[in-house]
Amino acid sequence: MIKDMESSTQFCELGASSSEKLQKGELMEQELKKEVRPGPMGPPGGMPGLPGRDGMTGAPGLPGERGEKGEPGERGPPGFPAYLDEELQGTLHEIRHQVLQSQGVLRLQGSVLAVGEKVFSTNGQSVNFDAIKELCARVGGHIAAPRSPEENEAIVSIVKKYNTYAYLGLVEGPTAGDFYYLDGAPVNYTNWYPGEPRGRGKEKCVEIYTDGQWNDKNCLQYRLAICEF
Ligand SMILES: [Ca+2]
Repeated sequence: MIKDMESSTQFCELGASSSEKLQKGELMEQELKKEVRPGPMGPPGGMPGLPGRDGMTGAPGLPGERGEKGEPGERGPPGFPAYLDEELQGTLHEIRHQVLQSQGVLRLQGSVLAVGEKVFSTNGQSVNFDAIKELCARVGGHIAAPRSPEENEAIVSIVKKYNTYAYLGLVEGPTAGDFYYLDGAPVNYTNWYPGEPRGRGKEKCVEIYTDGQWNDKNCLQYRLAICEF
């Protein structure tokens, strides 16, 4: 009987110890959970915390004032002489060719007359002296002013072709009978019609007849516009 009791007690002890073990495990689990959770905030009056991290970088500022001009650099190496510069020579050749082409066409059409280094040309219009000066300046030339018999002849050939007198690039100075080129230089060649000039200061301009002789004339007539370049 006792034996039976003992055995039943043993049995009971065995059963109790296994349920105890179960309770202990749950407790440990609860303890672990407590450690993970943060604790409640402490009472006020503690020490201030460490300074926080630096903030983000700000936007860039405005550009500064312009600096002083620097010292000039060292002189570069010498360039090629023009006659050795193939590119320059090629360009010159091309320009020369194009100029000759254009001049050839103009001469063929009788649009220009070349005398030495000068060329004369007209647009066939007859206008007053000031209008001719303006027209010639606008196209990069001057009103024709013969400085030699050859240049006078070239102008006459244009005058004959249009059968119209032309004004020349000459004006009378303050002294009656003294004529000057438009740049102020005194004339070095003249071809006055006999008895001219006789305007006595009243005829400030000069016209050229179809025979090539000159006459002083007022400046308001309509005369053929001939320019020189
Ligand atoms: Ca006259």
